[in-house]
Amino acid sequence: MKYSLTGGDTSSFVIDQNGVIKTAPGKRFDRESKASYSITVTAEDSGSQPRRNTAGVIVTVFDVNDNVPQFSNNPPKVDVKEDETLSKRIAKVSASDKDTGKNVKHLTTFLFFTLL
Ligand SMILES: [Ca+2]
Ligand SMILES: [Ca+2]
Repeated sequence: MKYSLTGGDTSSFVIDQNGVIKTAPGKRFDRESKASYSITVTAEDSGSQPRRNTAGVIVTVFDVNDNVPQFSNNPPKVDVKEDETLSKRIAKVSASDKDTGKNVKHLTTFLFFTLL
């Protein structure tokens, strides 16, 4: 049986003659840029008049935690009176993350002014 990649993202994968699909040498995957790939695999028999069939393969890129949380805006400039009361709420910041699942944490943090 002869296998080949005949459609889709053929530059990202290779297939050997056992039908094993591998990532192409040097190919790097980044879920945040492209989360899934589709390829068309063709199998061709070795008959005197070869016959072939095709199948579609969907490859999903799993996420790794390769992005740090990003603040949605610059940290606010906050003024605090020197005699402010204990644990007064003075600012709110938030951050998001390009990763997914457990690798992302939408952060909302309240800053408190604490008398030392
Ligand atoms: Ca992350
Ligand atoms: Ca990621």
